[in-house]
Amino acid sequence: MHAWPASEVPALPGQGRDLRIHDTATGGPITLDPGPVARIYVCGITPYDATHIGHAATYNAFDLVQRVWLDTKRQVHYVQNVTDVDDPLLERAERDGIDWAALAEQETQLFREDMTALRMLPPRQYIGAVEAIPGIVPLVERLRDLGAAYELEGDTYFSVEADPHFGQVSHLDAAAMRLLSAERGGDPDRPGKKNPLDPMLWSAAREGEPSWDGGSLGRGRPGWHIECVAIALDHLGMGFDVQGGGSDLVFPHHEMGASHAQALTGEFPMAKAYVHAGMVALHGEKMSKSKGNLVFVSRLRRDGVDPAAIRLALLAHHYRADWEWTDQVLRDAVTRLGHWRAAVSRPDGPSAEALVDEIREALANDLDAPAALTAVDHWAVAQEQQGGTDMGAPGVVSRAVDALLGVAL
Ligand code: 5CA
Ligand code: ZN
Repeated sequence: MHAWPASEVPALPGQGRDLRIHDTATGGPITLDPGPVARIYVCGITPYDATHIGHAATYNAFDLVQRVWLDTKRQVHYVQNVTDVDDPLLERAERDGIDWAALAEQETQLFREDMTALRMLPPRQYIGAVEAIPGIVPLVERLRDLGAAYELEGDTYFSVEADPHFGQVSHLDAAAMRLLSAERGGDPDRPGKKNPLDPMLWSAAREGEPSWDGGSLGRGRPGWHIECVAIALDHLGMGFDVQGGGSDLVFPHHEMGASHAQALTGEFPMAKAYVHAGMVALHGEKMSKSKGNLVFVSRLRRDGVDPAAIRLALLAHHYRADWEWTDQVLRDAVTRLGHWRAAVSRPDGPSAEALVDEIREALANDLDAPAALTAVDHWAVAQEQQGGTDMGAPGVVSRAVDALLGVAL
């Protein structure tokens, strides 16, 4: 699939900082040392509805990861998927009486437009589950041949017992895993499974559902976790730097993915850091397509909200925090954007050298975007109250805010 156009990332004076980031698997901060090409896989959308603020907040976090790396003069190899065939997508298409593939294409296109408007840098490879099927089938066959997968009434399941590291991403106990598995696409109550947690790798063709050639697995469609493993291993290989997503992907999705990869390669972990963004809520509940309590990015844009203000609203919250979207959050962001724009529109101002360092330091410290915003606020207040004589400063601030925070002033 094609991704979306990249906005330019201005080069900045001085030295970028190495990223220290919280890793869910080890439970603490780690300093990443990615080498000249940093590798990141971010779980993409399931395109059955428009991009909401929760999605945007999660992609904002990983866009910052990319920007911090680019600032250290590294290249970034960023891969993202689109889960363009899965139960919720098929169910929504059925409910609305539309073709599932057309629904997926339409919502994926809207996502591309939202990401472009928000100045999120695109992945180098943007891969749909459907186009990944030829790579998924041999992995499932290999898991079966290794004894890590088994058949149940034509479906193929992964056996979590095949992985000695199982549990080391989420560190949850069996009861919590079982609950989350039932909530998030698993089928722990299906009779005949070796372990209730075992996830589907390949689902046999069912009446009225799309299916593909699965070689020795028979016709069917891929499971969710193997989709991301196949795409990540194909394009990035084992031991890439970051796997990212919202905290609702810790279990089962990223746990199972790490397990599949361990069983396939004998190596652990698939990603050096498992990084998770907090959940955005609306009216006290997690914003989710299934609940329908959504604020769409495209809706805000249509209502004339400046995408830079939406981005500032996201940046005002630490990526690991759970937070609530309100009208006030957006109003505050619009006000801040106005102040910043006024401050950089003057020809001169207070020196920006220390500010660029502060933004870099804040982001390198587990992506502390709120601290970066506060630093820019202080510069803007100084500009407003005292002004300054540094002729280049407003331009430097404007470029730093663009390059490091993705906000065009
Ligand atoms: N296609 C899979 C990942 S392979 C999927 O989870 N798709 S999704 O459309 O449901 O979510 C896309 C991304 O947005 C995931 O990283 C998910 O964790 C994140 N996300 C979903 N809802 C929220 C929310 N309310 N707040 C923050 N992030 C969210
Ligand atoms: Zn994924």
